[in-house]
Amino acid sequence: GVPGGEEVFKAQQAAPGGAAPTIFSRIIDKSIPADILYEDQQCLVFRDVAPQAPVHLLVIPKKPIPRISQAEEQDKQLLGHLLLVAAQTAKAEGLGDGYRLVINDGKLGAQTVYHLHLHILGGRQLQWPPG
Ligand code: D5M
Repeated sequence: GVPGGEEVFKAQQAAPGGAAPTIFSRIIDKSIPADILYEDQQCLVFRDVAPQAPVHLLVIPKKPIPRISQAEEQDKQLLGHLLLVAAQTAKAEGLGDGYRLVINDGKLGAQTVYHLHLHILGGRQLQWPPG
């Protein structure tokens, strides 16, 4: 019984390090497997290993930005691209009745992997507010 659940516990342990490589770097370089749905020069979309909804995908930039709070002015085009790829992938996955995009930032945001990622959650009625 961890208050707030295992993800929050993991988030509190995860070090918000600098540009340390994460598990997502290894997905980008294909040294570990992932269920990849889309890839281009700037980003990758794959299924989350611990799905919180019937459809749970992650959109990540290939550039290792640790967290959204560390994105810079020069990342503006890339960040816009991630949002558009998320919307296109959601449509392709049949989420026409709606879905949610989430970015967790830092300890209080329950971020566990310090490589920027956008969650796409869908395939069921989502509740609001989130926990
Ligand atoms: O979310 C980090 C997310 O990353 C969390 O939902 C689990 C997922 N994850 C962790 N490792 C993997 C691998 N290897 N493949 C796919 N998905 C993974 P956060 O926003 O940092 O809490």
